[in-house]
Amino acid sequence: MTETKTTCPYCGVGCGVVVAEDRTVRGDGAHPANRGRLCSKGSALAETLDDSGRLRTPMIGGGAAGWDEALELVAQRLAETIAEHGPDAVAFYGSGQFLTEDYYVANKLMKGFIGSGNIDTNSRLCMASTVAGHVRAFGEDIVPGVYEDWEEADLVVLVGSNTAWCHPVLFQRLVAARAERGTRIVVIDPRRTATCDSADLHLPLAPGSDVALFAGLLKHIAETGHLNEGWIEAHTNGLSAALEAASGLDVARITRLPAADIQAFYDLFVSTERVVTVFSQGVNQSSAGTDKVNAIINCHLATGRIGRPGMGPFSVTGQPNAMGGREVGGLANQLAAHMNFDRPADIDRVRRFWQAPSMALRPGLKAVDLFDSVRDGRIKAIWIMATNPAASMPRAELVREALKACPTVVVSDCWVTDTTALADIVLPAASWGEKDGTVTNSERRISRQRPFRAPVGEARPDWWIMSEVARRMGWADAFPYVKPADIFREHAALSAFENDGGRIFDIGGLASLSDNGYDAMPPVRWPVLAGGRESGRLFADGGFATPDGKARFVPTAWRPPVARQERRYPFMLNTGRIRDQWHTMTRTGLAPRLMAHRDEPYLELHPHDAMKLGIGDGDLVRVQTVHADAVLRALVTDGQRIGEVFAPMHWTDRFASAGPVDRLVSGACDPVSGQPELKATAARLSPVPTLWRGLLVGEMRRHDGIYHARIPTEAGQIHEMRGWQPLPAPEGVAEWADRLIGRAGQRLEVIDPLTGAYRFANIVDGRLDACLMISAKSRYPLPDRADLAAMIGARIGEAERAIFTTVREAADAQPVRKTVCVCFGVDHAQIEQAIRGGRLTSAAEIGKVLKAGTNCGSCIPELKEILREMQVVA
Ligand SMILES: Nc1nc2c(c(=O)[nH]1)N[C@H]1C(S)=C(S)[C@@H](COP(=O)(O)OP(=O)(O)OC[C@H]3O[C@@H](n4cnc5c(=O)[nH]c(N)nc54)[C@H](O)[C@@H]3O)O[C@H]1N2
Ligand SMILES: Nc1nc2c(c(=O)[nH]1)N[C@H]1C(S)=C(S)[C@@H](COP(=O)(O)OP(=O)(O)OC[C@H]3O[C@@H](n4cnc5c(=O)[nH]c(N)nc54)[C@H](O)[C@@H]3O)O[C@H]1N2
Ligand code: SF4
Ligand SMILES: [Mo]
Repeated sequence: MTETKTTCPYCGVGCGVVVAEDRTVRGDGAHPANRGRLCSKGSALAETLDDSGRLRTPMIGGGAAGWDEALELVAQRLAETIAEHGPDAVAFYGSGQFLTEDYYVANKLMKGFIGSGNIDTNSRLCMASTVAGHVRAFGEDIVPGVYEDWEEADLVVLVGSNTAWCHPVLFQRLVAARAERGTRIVVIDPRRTATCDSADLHLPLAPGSDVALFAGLLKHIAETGHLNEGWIEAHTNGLSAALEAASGLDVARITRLPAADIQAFYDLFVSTERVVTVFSQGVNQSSAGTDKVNAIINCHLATGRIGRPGMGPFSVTGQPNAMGGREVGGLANQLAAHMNFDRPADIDRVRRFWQAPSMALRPGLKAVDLFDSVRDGRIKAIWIMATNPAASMPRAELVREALKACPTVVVSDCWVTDTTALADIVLPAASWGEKDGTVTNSERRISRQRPFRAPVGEARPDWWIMSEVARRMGWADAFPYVKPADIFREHAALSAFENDGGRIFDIGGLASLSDNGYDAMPPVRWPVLAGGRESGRLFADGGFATPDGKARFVPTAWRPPVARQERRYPFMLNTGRIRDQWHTMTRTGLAPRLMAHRDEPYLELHPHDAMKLGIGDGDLVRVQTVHADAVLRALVTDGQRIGEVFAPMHWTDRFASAGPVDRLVSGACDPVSGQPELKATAARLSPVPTLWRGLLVGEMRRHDGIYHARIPTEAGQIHEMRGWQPLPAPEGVAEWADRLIGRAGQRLEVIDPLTGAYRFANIVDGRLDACLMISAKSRYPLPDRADLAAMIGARIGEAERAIFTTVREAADAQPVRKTVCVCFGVDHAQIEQAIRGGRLTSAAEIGKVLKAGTNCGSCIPELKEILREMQVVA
């Protein structure tokens, strides 16, 4: 049987995956990132290979078109816009989900040939603050450590990082190491997340107060005699200014943490030599993101704990190729191969290497400004690729307005999304499993993504699409690529071009790989110098990419988030991820198994706030910000701080009436990195009393003024509905139901205001085609939705007929969370039962009885939570 070794297309851990001929997927035991492990998302990859919703042909103005016609039109529109308004009237918006080869071509086309810096990417929303912080401290955007450091550390500090859910396999490696060596774990996050379940100390700090916490730590390091003076002297500059900026801060007041907890963290940090500080979006997505990054790095420089086993600041990348994007210089303020716009020699070097006719001479617009410029008409043609900004950008409604107003919007994607819905030209891109190229993970390791199937329909890889457009714009000689290996070799050669060691990113050793060598390339960590072996940790003995080779301490002054909780908007809205969904759900939303963990969009709030507002668990709650409002289900949990709420970022218009939560989110940016503060928007809440609950099985027509969420299941699409306006009068309700069901057929119906039961079945050829069930009185609840879904397509016999003609008792409403262990399909109720029945007291015991938590392990935190809720363990 032939097997394909490739890389998971989700998070920046970059796990190796083996795909068998029958398309089953397992972890690659030989891949150094995961050594055979996969998380729930990786394990479910096969289930997302559903082709039914794929974009199959190019579309122009909503109608199918051929590639020639579409490519010609894109080239013509770009050329015309440039001729009429100049190169800065054109923009690309790309993605950390590009392969490196796609990314390289996009950057070269924009910065070398179109002649503008206006290419930015979703990495602006993700890694920009880290990039800026690294450059300020190290002179270059470098992650110094390797994954083994997580296992060799004695203390791991996780800052603004829900690692258990967002980097699950790395987290499992950490937890395994902890079982062996007793690694201490400190989590710094305003919320109590699943990650905290494995922590020795959780510091639920006030949002945005990290700079104060780490500045205080720097001061503590100095005051307690823990400065590594020899190393500081030899390898750094600027300590005294950083210390000065760190003085006079009342850390306890700013962070609103108990002084004893702060002390405990500081003591642990100074007394432990092997410390890794991991950080991600709680740090980056902040109006002080770059300062947060530097405040953390300062503490590692002050102790000389960098680049040695088990030590260092460690930014974990989010997307599978966030790091590759940084290598090619995909952000508007980067050039290419870690070269910079602020050095004219760099610009000239890249120009000569590319033989570029119209080299961009200055940075372009960063994402938030870029879309603002589209909206105010300065940018007249935009090409969006491998990202869904109509759902993932802050102030998403303004982004939509911008796209509606823009004369030329081209979108390359694999599925229909909120963004493709606004495009003039849609180009079908090849997807994971069809694409061929490389990605780089959080520890600088380059891995191959290899195809194991032909592209669906007419879909083509992004590098091909862009090269074809470049050719049609007259630059065929510069874009002659026939396969990804051609592009990779050029990228590797540029990294080594006139590189005398001044740029650490150098993969010159890979520039002369043969096609076969590229095909067979094992995972390799950069730098890879000509003739050299793969490298390990960096900076233990200095060697920073600054003119004097020394790292720089950066003085960081604390400032609060831009949004303030005030009378009109007393809450702070935080946003982020859940365990089983990936961003805007275009792929993970296809797998019923991944919907089981959390199946509806929700808002977490503290019991105290819930009580004050009269909101119960599962109730509807309206969240309102200056930008927009949305109605979500409440999830009441004391894991939230009082006055703060959290909503997942995932649901879009394609899944729920609430649409993307980014409609509500502020666009305030960090002044250095331009990264928006996606974690802090002032909001107000109000209860939305529910008058009825409904279930619709089948496709549903969108309907304003009701809450609904689509839940893909094995049996079909289920829509959970809730209404806060009265149902239509009995004589109008059938017509209302018709509009929701929106399809022809024979009807069975119950319209019974007395029991509050309204039931409609659409029958086609004697089989159940769709059904709508409404319950307006809780004494007459809805049937179990899985049972209903299982009936779709079935012949309607007497028993089924009775459901739609008389009202009977049935199972009660589903709780918001259901399946806990996705790997073995174990649900909450089974677990409770097993705990009660077997007097179980630990996750391990549950695992023995039910297998739950024994495969990927990502549900272990929840098992513990259930044990805690049942008060089995303290
Ligand atoms: N399951 C899943 N995994 C993913 C992804 C996914 O969509 N789904 N996406 C991937 C991508 S692209 C990324 S970027 C990563 C993101 O990975 P993470 O950064 O771990 O994820 P988030 O949930 O966005 O945010 C992390 C935490 O920051 C906290 N936070 C908010 N404000 C503050 C603050 O002021 N200070 C501190 N210290 N913490 C704060 C939030 O409460 C949240 O728990 O995940 C990657 N992995
Ligand atoms: N409120 C809030 N907003 C956030 C965040 C947050 O924490 N809170 N996090 C931010 C972060 S860190 C990130 S990374 C972004 C992610 O936001 P997005 O990048 O917008 O999210 P995705 O759903 O991953 O979008 C990727 C798109 O590319 C398509 N696609 C997949 N593979 C390919 C391919 O090979 N080629 C092409 N052309 N298309 C492909 C997918 O179908 C999908 O539509 O969201 C950001 N937005
Ligand atoms: S940890 Fe990340 S890379 Fe690994 S399987 Fe899970 S989503 Fe994929
Ligand atoms: Mo990200």
